[in-house]
Amino acid sequence: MRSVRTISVVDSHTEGMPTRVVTGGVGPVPGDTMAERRRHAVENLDGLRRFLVDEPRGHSAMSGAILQPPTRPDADWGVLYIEVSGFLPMCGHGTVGVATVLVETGMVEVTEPETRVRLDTPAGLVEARVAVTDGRAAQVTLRNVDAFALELDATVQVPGLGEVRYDMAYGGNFYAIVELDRLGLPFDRGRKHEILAAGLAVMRSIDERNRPVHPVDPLIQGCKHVQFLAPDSTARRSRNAMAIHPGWFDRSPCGTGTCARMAQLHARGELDLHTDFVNESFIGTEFTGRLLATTHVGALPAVVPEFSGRAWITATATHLLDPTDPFPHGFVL
Ligand code: PYC
Repeated sequence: MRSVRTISVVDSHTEGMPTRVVTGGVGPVPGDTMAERRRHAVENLDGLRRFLVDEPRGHSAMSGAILQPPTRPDADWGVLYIEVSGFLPMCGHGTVGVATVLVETGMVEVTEPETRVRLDTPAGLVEARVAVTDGRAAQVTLRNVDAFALELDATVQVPGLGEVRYDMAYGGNFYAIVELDRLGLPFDRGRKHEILAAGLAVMRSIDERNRPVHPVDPLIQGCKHVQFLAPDSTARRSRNAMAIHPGWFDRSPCGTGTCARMAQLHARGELDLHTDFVNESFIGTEFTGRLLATTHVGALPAVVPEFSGRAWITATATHLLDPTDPFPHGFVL
């Protein structure tokens, strides 16, 4: 056995969606803040991201998180989120996975019945409250970054679909929220190829014609997620097919997407503070969220969201790179 790269990971899944948590083998990434580290990673470490999430070590819907020393004194760990689509500013299911791994491997001091873990992310500080029973992380409640509706009742011309109506909301990433039946498509996993193709066409058209930009942090911009709502979705309970660039569905209900959906519902006057909202994924798993307070992001009205979900550790592994491996940065088929 020979290796020119040795990376330790703990694999987990959050309500069906994988998070590969990198616990060793990647040193501190340069940058004074996690946002700067993300920018450095986008510019210099894309090969490492692809090594971890693309084939043959990952797959076309792989996602992960690289643990880092925090850049601020009020955080326990820093996190860089990796995914087949790139380095995300924030990832909700990934943070539930990270908090579970930190608790169950003893990488944070664990107290029962609750352990608080503060994480320094490129989108800001988030706090995970982990319900712990006999050392097991039974549930994670994540207070996310501030969420807001950027635009309601926007429209965009999409080749092959015509005019598509959407709301654009932010919950750590930007989400175009679209009612699926308006596109003439059923909420049916048997039609996933058509739904995914529609999602990719919508995000491409939005990015060309009305690209969303975060009002305070312009490094966060672009629409890489389309949240298609099932026809029976309400302001208390929704089902979504979350189409994500470059061509996959979130298996979890999507944490940042759930927060964006709650911000959208609040902006529409349909979801009050302190009211439970259940978001169901395309595979039928659930997050339950709620809004804790109102606030502002720049000049925009915003909300402070949290949601709860569960994760399970599935494996520990050490990933190696043989110097003769023809795919040092993985590949995509
Ligand atoms: O849970 O926030 C989330 C997420 C983003 C992309 C995939 N999952």
